[in-house]
Amino acid sequence: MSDVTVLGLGTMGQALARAFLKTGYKVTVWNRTVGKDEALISEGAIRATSVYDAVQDSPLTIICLLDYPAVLAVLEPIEHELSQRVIVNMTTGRPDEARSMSAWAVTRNIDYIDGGIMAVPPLIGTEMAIILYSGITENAFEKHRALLKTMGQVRYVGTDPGLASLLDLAMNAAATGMVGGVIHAMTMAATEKTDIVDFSNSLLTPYLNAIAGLIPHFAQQIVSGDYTANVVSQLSQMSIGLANIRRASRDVNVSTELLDPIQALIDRRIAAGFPSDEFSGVCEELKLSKKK
Ligand code: FVH
Repeated sequence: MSDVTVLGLGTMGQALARAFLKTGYKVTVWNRTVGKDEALISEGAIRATSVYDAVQDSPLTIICLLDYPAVLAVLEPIEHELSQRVIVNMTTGRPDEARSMSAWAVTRNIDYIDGGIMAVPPLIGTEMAIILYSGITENAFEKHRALLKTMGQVRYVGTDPGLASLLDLAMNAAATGMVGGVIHAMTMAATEKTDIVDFSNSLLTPYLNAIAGLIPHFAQQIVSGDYTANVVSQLSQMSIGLANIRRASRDVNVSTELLDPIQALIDRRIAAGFPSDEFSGVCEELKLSKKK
């Protein structure tokens, strides 16, 4: 018997399996396409030639595939063998997919935990990897907490199986916006033969770190619904500032398509009567139910 089974040996699945091996756990691995397990086998992993054998080989199965349809395609053919087993699904998906996967598991008497990996493969096994978990089977989760810690920081966020996924996608929404802004900034700076590496290291990164310090302030305002408390920068000023950024971008032939929707949101909030709001006030414009 192994301590843990890993199904799916893509870039992430291999990193997960390797973290267990490095910690001294016995690991059984399986992948649809043969050959991807060779490095892991040479490091001590046990090869399973079928999903059925892989799952039988340990009390805990970690699955990390491309998407949820792939997870179902792998698990459905052996669903009768999964009864009373614990499955932790680390595949990225949507909250609705996680909830229906959990419902599927409940009717088959499977302990299902949904995971959201907030890390890239090289960070797996370090404290810099944060992994979110949620699911109705909190007891099963607690039973395996120590082993799950091998992959990174463990954050159990609640019994709603869709919550890990929701928070994962929300955090990636933030990262997408930030990286989009970073790419825009670098594109602008590069039009003047700026040393982009130096610009990034000595100016952009410290500036963004300072701005990140405002996140708790925004959170406080969103919780209270008062976007005018201790305002750092009013929307009326931000609107002028963003218009300048967009004008200067166009002047150096840089498209403003990443910034235009933000200008539209800010201006809509101002037009709605809230020019003195902090930037966080635009969250009211993002709430679609308000418009119904
Ligand atoms: N890599 C990353 O940086 C991100 C970090 C955050 C979390 N994601 C998610 O992790 C899932 C797996 O990502 P990955 O990087 O390992 O992806 P690939 O290297 O492309 O490997 C995909 C594996 O999925 C297997 N697979 C795909 N379809 C099927 C199927 N129908 N049946 C069985 N297995 C399937 C594939 O197998 P094969 O092509 O080698 O046979 C790979 O093992 C993903 O949700 C990320 O969003 C990673």
